[in-house]
Amino acid sequence: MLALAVTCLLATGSQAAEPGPHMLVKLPYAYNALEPYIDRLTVEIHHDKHHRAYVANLNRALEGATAYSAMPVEELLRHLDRLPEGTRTGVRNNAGGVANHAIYWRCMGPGMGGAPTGEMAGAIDVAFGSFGKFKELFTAAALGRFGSGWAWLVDDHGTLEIVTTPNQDSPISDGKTPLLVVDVWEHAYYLKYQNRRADYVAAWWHLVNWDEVGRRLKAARPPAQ
Ligand code: MN3
Repeated sequence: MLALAVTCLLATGSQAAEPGPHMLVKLPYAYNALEPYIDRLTVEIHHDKHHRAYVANLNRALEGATAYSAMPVEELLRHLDRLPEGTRTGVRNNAGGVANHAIYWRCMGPGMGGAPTGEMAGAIDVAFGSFGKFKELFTAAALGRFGSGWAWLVDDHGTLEIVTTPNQDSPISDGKTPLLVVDVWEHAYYLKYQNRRADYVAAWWHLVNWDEVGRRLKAARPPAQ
């Protein structure tokens, strides 16, 4: 009983390592859930080390701008220009890192992939001609992103677009709504795929959670009143 209590305490302690206000989101699945496409160790290090570091660094960056410290990351990213100059770069990089990874984890899951259905499928056909064409264009964008960054499907006020961002920049800062994202920093794939980004992106398609992407589209385009 005592051993169990100690174990629980340790487990709780390791979950709450950040002083806040920003906290690391929990992975919505187990570390090994994305196997064989993304390996357990990559997911564990990516979430528990990389993602966690952005949370800690965002909290640190906001220490000098307490008026903004409780603002949700999306709001920070939307209004980077309002931040004090000395804080802006730290928030841009780290709020981006916090938000981008949260979307990345949510848009994947075990036993997913395939093609979108319903409204999401229709929106992709309208914007890109077909799902096959979209996949081709999105893959080319992900492979063409030089250096570290992200490839996105975004909604720009009613129009779907594929964009890429460098570093931890977010399309939210350009007024766009992220729907789907793939992380193409080497830390997202190097352990399993080394320099083969194309193999990682090809594998990643098997994990896309189209229900989540569809939910994000619905939220971005609320029905007319
Ligand atoms: Mn990453």
